[in-house]
Amino acid sequence: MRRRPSNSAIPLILAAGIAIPYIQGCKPTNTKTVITGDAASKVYVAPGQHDEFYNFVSGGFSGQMSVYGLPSGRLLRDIPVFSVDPENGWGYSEETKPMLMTTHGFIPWDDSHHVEASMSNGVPDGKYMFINGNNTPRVAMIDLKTFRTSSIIEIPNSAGNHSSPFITPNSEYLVAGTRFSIPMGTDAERDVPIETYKETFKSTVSFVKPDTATGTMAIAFQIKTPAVDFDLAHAGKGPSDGWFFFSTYNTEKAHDLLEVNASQRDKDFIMAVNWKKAEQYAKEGKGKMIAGKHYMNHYDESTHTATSKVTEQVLQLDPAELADLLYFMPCPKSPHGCDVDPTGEFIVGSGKLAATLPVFSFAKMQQAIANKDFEGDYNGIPVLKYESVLQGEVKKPGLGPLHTEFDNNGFAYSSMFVSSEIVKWNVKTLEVVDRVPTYYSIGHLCVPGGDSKQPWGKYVIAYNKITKDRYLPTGPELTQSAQLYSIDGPKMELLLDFPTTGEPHYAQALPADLVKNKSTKFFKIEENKHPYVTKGEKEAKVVREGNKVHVYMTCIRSHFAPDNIEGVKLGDEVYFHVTNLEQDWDVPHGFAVKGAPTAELLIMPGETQTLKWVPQSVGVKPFYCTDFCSALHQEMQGYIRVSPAGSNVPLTANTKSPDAGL
Ligand code: RUQ
Ligand code: CUA
Repeated sequence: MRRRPSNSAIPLILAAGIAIPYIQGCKPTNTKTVITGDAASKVYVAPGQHDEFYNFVSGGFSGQMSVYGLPSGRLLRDIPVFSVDPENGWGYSEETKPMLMTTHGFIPWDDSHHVEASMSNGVPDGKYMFINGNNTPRVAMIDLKTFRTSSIIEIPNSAGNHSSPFITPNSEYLVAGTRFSIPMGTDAERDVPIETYKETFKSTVSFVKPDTATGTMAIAFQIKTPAVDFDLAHAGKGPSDGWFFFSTYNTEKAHDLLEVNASQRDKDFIMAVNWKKAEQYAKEGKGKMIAGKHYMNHYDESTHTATSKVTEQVLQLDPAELADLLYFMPCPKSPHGCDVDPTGEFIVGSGKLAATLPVFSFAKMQQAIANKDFEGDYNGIPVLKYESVLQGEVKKPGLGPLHTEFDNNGFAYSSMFVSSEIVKWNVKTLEVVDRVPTYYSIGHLCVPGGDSKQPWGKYVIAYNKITKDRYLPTGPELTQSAQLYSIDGPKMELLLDFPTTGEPHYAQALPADLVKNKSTKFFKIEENKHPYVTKGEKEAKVVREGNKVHVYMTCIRSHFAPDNIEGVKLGDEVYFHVTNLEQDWDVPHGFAVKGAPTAELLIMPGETQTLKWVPQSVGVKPFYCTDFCSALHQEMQGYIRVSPAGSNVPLTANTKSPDAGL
């Protein structure tokens, strides 16, 4: 969601007759920044000192995940996930290309909204981060030992993987709910007039099983649902462990002008899924295997190579045939966020067009299910009575509530997009206790551990859509940004603004101690199982196989072996398989060759990466190291000679290195 600010909010007159200034976010009236004297000292991390938290932030339409230190807001790393990245060859090297393969081919981009942390006992464990791709429905798993994407799975029978990848308390499942309803099945079943939406379109929510031992994922099952649009989700915990909650909109089933037509009903739904039951049905063989072709891509750290597996089918469960899987709780009005408090008893729906924040009780929901306290059904799925499941409403919280996070003292923090503020309220009494402006139009927010059983608290971070006038201008596009607030005291206190890479959506923040000591420093060269590894300079060589030339190359400060290559001809495909022989922390070497239509390689110590190059002209072409690795970095270079097709220059490789004994 990206909105441009204007000085006057444009009111949207809804069918219900209420004017809601929703199209544009409005600036808070008091835009003066009130910073108290000691704010600077609270975010100052002295040179050479470490931050206290890692903040993992989705990059929106950059398709990346960025990592910042908190409280300083310093950018530590951009991790390419669904995007190619010339800085490190992600998506360009032969080894990483399979990571971006899908049933639609090679897709080097996506729109990433939600970062979720792997959990043990309901608390982030610092092992993995997960992130969704909206446009080509995918979920990625990022290994926090290497800060690299270890696998990406495509979600079949989905379109717009937005309510994803939220996780269960022991990382049993990640969910992936489709944002768009679509016709599914055979080609004939999918080729239907859009007007037949109400009869022919369906939705699904998928349950993806992550394997934290191998860093891979597989789809355990998916549930077919009525054609509603899923927006967000969160798992139950504690008493509600075993359930999952999804916000829905467009229960009107509009297929055009959704802006108006999907805002007709005064309530949509929170969908409650009994996933333990679904798991049991799946185990008992009560689902059906249906068409659902999808890619599962995994980067293996021992071969330093990604491979793709393609699966044709997926196990689908049909709630029309299987009882007690799904229930709908009415929720005013086009709910966006769907958040569960640390006790697991309360579920907060953020009706973005509503003037209240409804808080549902899990105990009341269970009671209502037991009593069959239904107001009816929606496409065969029981709809519980609003009054029976409601704990209460937070009255007049602000305009345009989107998302809620929690601290460890019984307070909730909700973001208000339209009124640009964070509102703090008491989860028991439902009373608003504090509010602070954000600059501007906050989307998501994050408290460290704020969607877990035991939030670490301390800060709330706002992720804003608009920064007009907050930073030096940079042409038509201004930076996106985050803002850090202290929540230690009774009043929230703004401490810091920091620009972000891409448009930030959801984020996770973890204490640095959970992550930092596990960092991989380098890969052991003796454990390198890459098929084209070169484990020492003595093994460096060039091998011709037809028109393919394989260069087995090594690099170490400050030379390549071989560094003079001849006998390559036009029409050849050259594969530079470059192994970095260094066995020390933070000594990558780069590799680039003149005229290569691709990015450099950036090879970590002990790793092998491959650059494919099809020379286009005759001559002697230089190659060199791109990463300033030593005082003799500028000497780390070599030549490859390209001769005309049909030339009889013999294939040779020169390795004049003391290390090679030559
Ligand atoms: S969303 S700004 Cu795509 Cu998570 Cu609410
Ligand atoms: Cu190696 Cu510069």
